Amino acid sequence: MSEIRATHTLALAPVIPPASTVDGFVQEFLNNLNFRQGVALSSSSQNDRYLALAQTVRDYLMARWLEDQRAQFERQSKGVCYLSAEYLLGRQLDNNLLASDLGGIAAEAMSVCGIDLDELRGLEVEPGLGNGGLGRLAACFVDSLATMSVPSIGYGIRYEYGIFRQTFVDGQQAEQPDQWLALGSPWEFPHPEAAQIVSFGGHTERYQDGDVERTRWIPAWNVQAVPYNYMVPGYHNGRVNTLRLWSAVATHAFDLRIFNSGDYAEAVRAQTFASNISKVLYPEDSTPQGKELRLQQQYFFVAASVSDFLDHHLADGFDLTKLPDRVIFQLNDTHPVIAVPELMRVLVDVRGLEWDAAWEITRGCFAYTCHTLLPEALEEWSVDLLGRLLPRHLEIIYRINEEFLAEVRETYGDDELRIRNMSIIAEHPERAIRMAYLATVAGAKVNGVAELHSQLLRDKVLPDFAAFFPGKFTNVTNGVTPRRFLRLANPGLSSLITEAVGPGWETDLDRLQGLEAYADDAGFRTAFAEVKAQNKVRLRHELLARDGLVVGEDHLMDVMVKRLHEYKRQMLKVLHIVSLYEGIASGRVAAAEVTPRTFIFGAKAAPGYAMAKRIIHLINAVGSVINDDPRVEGRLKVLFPPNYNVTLAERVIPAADLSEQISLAGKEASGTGNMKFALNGALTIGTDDGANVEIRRLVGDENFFLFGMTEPEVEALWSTGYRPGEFYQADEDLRRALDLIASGAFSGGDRSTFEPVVSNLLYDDRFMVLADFAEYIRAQREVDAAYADQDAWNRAAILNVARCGFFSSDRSMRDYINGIWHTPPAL
Ligand code: T68
Repeated sequence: MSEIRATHTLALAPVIPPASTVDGFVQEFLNNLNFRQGVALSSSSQNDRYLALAQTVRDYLMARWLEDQRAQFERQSKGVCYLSAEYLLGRQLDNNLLASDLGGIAAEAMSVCGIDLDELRGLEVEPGLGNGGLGRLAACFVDSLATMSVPSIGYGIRYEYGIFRQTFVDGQQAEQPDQWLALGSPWEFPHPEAAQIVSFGGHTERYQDGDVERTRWIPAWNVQAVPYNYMVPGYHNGRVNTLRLWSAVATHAFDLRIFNSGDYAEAVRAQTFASNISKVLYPEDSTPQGKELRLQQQYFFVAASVSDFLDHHLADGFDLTKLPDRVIFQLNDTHPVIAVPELMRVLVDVRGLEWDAAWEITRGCFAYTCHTLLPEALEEWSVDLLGRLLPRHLEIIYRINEEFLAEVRETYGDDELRIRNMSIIAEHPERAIRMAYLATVAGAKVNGVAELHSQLLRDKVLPDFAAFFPGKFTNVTNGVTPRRFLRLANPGLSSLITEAVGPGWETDLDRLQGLEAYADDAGFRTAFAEVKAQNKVRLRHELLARDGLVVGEDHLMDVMVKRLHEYKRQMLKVLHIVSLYEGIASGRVAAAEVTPRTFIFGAKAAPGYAMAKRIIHLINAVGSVINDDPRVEGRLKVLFPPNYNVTLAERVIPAADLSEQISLAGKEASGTGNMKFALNGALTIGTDDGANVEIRRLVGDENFFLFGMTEPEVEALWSTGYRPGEFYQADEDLRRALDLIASGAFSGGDRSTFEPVVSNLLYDDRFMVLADFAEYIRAQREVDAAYADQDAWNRAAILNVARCGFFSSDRSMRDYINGIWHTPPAL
């Protein structure tokens, strides 16, 4: 009896965090170094120290984390399950030190131990479990949810290899595996005991259950999904939410009989096969590849997540008809949409609900965010593949579609064209499931990620659905976390902001408005310029140490960092650079008259995207010619540090003067880099596209360099027949720039190397680079003129910061909460 009572009392005992003092920190750090890493301080490696430091920070967060998990379960209030195939988290150490307000103590504690904290920081390999904007957005959102105390859990995949590490070989991209786990992974907590079984293949059969006929799925094979938990600490609020990433392992370790017979490869075949599912992140962005393994990944993580939520987060005896009041599954693009038929399957086949009741529940539990406008990026799965891999899900999708089309018929009659257009099943070129349609039919809400995007989604991409489901479509403009992208990345500007508007802006970014008044304060402008200059020095050191690249001193920092894609138009930037260079090289322009600029590119190309890789090659080739040409007198520099990632972004963005957001209007759904730059006091040169529209409206036309066709103008030019050659003929600057590339000037005289790039622009130019060239050059001249007046430039830059509070991801979260999720914070 007393034993039981003792156990019970212990179970309720609070978890005591280490003392929040330098001594407490040192103690905990040494404990971790000795007892977990198994080394003495004197003989420890830098990696040991980094791991022990990370464990120490974790230990401080642990009590809150356990408490929050308990409280979330006990409250049973409505929460968000964010389903995303990608999370581009960035480094964890600094973020977690900041959130828990341990930065000062940790730095002192390390120095007491004779350790340089900065050096340890540099050791962390960021988890690159995403491609670009979509994955980074998910990471910003979980940060905001924790900071706002919203009950939530992020679900995703623990890829063993994240986005490839980019290197350049002779200026061309080469991809290396990203071994982010190789030196240990102190931020994760595996829970093999909570593994879920995820099944695939096989067939379905009907059977009698009393007087009802039911269906069951007899799968052919399965894998285990092992969860790894990550802490997601809120900023200074003592909250710690959870990110749960799934890793695949075989249900049977290996076949001992086969092993003993000597066929080692065959003995571990099941293990290899299963672990392939979470082995690598697909490195495509904006163009999903219809690969079987990708569909396996998608189903793998959503099946595990849905079961995890239903089995472990609901109170005993939970009434499933109330599920929409308890959870919203937010679908981050179409990658997790197979969760819709999965929830139906669980409710109907496993939990025994009637179809109609299950559909009612399902329709209330999902919402879908679309992140693209490119038709080729809308994911479809062939019926053949889906039926082989998930036969029961295919049946469920068919029934959902049948009932949906019956409703469409009720409204519109037998309008066969409309019905074919709205069918979840495409008939051509092969029968395929349109995942965006399935998400739209099932989702309680569908949102785009910037005003223009949401409008085009309604009017151009899914117009029939917008008409059929009035009120379903909405907008939530993206945002970025001010903790990572301002407070952490730009300590100089952060201090300046705090001095001006006081503390608290990190969680209430509208307070940046208070800076508005300081734009006219000469002293503040000087201090602001000083911070920018320091950030440039910091970047210069970083690029020199990291890549041996030399940033020009006192240069305008002109930055274009984002995935390499033709629609984003890195080529337009290249043509501008080549045009400036051609002027100097031909002697028509004196180098001394050119505004000194360092152009910084950061971009990964999907490994299979040949044109994108050629453009990378061209940028590097242009860089090596220009950087070495004495006639340029060092006034133009083109730098392309390889392997752009979150860590590098945090250095580059605060140093930028000019942010290049130059996609063809109507193609970039939102952009989030654009927001990070403006918040860090860079001015934008940009088209009327994505969130640029909202940035310009907020910062004011006079503080933004707008150029290029609008989306309706783009449409009009297409419909009258776009002939890029005419723009080439009509514009001498353009002709000279393109001719210089075609001449082999950047390829050692070989005209064939970049011929495909040139021809593509002259004869195809899907993204209308040539049509916008003249306007772009005009706007760049305005940039030069504006930059000549440093004081006015700084004023405009300060106003950009002051007016961009709207772009906090906390505001995005509020919009989701109020318009879609209805999940109030649990304070
Ligand atoms: C981006 N999309 C949008 N996709 O391009 C960008 N795609 O405008 C927007 O700001 C951002 O999403 C956030 O909303 C992506 O990043 C992908 O990464 C991707 C990955 C796999 C398949 C398709």
